[in-house]
Amino acid sequence: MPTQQRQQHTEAYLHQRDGVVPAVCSLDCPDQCGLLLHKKDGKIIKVEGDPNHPVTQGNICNKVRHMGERLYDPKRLTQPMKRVGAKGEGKFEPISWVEAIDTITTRWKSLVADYGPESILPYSFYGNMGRLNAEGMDRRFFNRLGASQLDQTICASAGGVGYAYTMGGSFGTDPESTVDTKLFIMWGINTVSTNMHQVVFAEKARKNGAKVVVIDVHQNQTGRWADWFIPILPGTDSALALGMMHILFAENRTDEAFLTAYTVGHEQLREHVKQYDPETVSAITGVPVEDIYKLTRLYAETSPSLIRIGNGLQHHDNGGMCIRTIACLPALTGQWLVPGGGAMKGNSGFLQFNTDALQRPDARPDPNARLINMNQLGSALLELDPPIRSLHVYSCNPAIVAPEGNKVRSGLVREDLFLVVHDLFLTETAMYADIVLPATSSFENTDFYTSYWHHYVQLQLPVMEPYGESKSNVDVFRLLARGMGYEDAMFEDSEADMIEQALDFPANPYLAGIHYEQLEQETFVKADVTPAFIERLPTPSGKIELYSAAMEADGYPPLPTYTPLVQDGDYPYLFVPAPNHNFLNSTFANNDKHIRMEKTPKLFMNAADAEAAGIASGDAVRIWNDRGECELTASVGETVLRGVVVSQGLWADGGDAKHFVNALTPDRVADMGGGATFFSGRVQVERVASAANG
Ligand SMILES: Nc1nc2c(c(=O)[nH]1)N[C@H]1C(S)=C(S)[C@@H](COP(=O)(O)OP(=O)(O)OC[C@H]3O[C@@H](n4cnc5c(=O)[nH]c(N)nc54)[C@H](O)[C@@H]3O)O[C@H]1N2
Ligand SMILES: Nc1nc2c(c(=O)[nH]1)N[C@H]1C(S)=C(S)[C@@H](COP(=O)(O)OP(=O)(O)OC[C@H]3O[C@@H](n4cnc5c(=O)[nH]c(N)nc54)[C@H](O)[C@@H]3O)O[C@H]1N2
Ligand code: SF4
Ligand SMILES: [Mo]
Repeated sequence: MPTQQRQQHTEAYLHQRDGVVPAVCSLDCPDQCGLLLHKKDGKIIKVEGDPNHPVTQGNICNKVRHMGERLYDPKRLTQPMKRVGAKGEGKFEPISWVEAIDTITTRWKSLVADYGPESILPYSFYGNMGRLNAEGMDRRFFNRLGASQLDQTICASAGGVGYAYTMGGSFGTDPESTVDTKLFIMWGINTVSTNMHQVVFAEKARKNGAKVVVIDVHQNQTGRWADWFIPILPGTDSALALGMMHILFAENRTDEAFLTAYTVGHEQLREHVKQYDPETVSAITGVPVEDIYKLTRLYAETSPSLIRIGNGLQHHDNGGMCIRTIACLPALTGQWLVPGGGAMKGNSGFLQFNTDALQRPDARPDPNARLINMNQLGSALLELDPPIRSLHVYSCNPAIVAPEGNKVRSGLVREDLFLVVHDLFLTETAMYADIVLPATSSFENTDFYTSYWHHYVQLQLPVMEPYGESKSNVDVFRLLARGMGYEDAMFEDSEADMIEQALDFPANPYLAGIHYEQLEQETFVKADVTPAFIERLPTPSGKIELYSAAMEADGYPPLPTYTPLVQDGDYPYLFVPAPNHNFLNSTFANNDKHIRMEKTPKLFMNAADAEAAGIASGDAVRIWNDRGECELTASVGETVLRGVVVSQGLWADGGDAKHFVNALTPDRVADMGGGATFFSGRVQVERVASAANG
């Protein structure tokens, strides 16, 4: 892409009828690819990777290669609509934007007058990672309104808090340095499906002899790709990490100089891990004693070594402590000082921007407005007092993605709940709405992007006209602000203004100097990560906290510890309903091509368990617990250990909740950060129909 072309005005790509224009993938995926969109007669006809992007280098996943079909899907919403049938029936009638905004603001004004602004709750997540649309104008609006606040804990918060106790924040290895890594430990991450460019780097490293170890509860595509797959029982990973520490100290394989210079508490840790001998750890984890030794020695002897910490293992009751514990390992071997070594859970700390300027919490009348954990939406809608009387859902599909799904749906169908849903599609959540608003795709907006894996800030300028009458989140909140009669200048800021405000953040030295014009010219700009983050860790001590006084003050054990999962009823199997390869959470689950690529929603089961239950591959199986049930197709083999069943994908149901895995998941919160515990539920499994008779 010639620089000259990039320097043109914000709308140049929009008005360009033919040719190739730059874009950013807006999906909630660590890779945040640079894209090139091919336009013909004003329409996007092809999506490919931008070869100039330093990290993603022209490769993109199969999902987004087919993005064109989603953009122009005839099912896309084109007009605002109001409900005309019963709640949840899905009968709507088109209305104008004027009527839509008027209906919403009239209702909200009367709710505010009668019950106060906390009777209204926004519910959103990162369906579009663009910062202005995901957490910009919306925050300004709901802050100004004084609405109840949403604690956005559904994804990575338990692990984020746990990692921060050890490292101070989301700071880890630069993925670009991992071409030189010699040992990759993919720990509870389905990298092949969920972080494909880390696989590309690992493949390059493999050409120089690197080895890949995968530790997972399921031998999925990532486990099959590994040089060595280590199956482990769900929720026991911290015990394995502590067993590794036990051996590292016992065999004098630790880097004492590093421990002394860069950590606090290594002497206490040395004593503490004596209890985690390999026999004890093996009994907890299901990992054979000899494999614990082999893994630890491989880890001690190979440099650079990288632990890529996934999201999967923190979606458990003990997820925070688990990540806090694993994050201690690279300190024992001094790997943080080796380029390509260390660990990475998330890297968002490097690109932390000025959220106060972007979101304006100062506009909130009551800074202590109630905070509602998004993992407990069902209980919040059914039990909170004073009640939530209106919910505004955008960039999120809670009727599919939130735990205790049946409770969520009972809440959404409440006759007295005024529900607004803003999305590109009539999602399962939108089916319950009183007012449905059509959303633009990210390619129709201006926004900036900060990856949580690589170190680049990226800019998206609009490249296609809004589809039908659809509007961006930013524009909808501008309209709502006007409708409410708010005259604050912040609602008139342009997208470029907001990006400038967000990037102006001297408190983050890594972001220094990155500004809007530069992004307009260069599209992707790297944070200045030259000063080693290990030298300026934002922990209370400024060092890696193997012993954490902050944890002690917060009521946790100060040293890394194994805590078992909560006993979730008496059902025989632990159920891990993980994401799949061809959907992005529930996004794409409404697209025929993506459904065909996934074929059928499966339940992976150990052969010995299946035999005992009289279940064979291909059988339809019903899985259930006290919270609900769903039906999947059995896939029997050795990909999971006994006592564990795994499904993949959040299947959209279009009204038929047969494959609704979140009907079974608990809404208990994890040990830290109010995190989700999707993978700590127990279930029973039985055959409903054999493969032979369908
Ligand atoms: N194709 C695709 N890509 C995605 C997504 C998607 O839905 N599809 N979702 C995006 C989002 S929002 C996120 S947060 C990330 C998530 O992507 P990842 O970080 O990869 O996390 P998960 O896929 O949830 O889980 C990873 C693995 O953890 C395993 N696991 C579960 N419990 C345990 C355990 O106790 N111990 C161990 N060792 N392993 C365990 C699961 O079997 C799974 O293979 O991916 C993003 N990218
Ligand atoms: N069982 C189980 N459940 C899980 C998980 C799991 O592993 N297992 N993973 C959890 C995790 S990690 C996450 S992050 C959540 C994700 O859950 P969600 O954030 O709900 O993700 P999606 O299902 O992809 O839904 C995003 C929605 O946003 C819409 N959207 C996209 N762009 C825009 C926009 O610009 N404006 C508006 N208004 N809408 C837009 C999309 O059309 C889509 O309907 O799911 C969680 N649920
Ligand atoms: S979903 Fe992830 S891998 Fe696929 S194009 Fe988007 S950022 Fe890249
Ligand atoms: Mo997520």
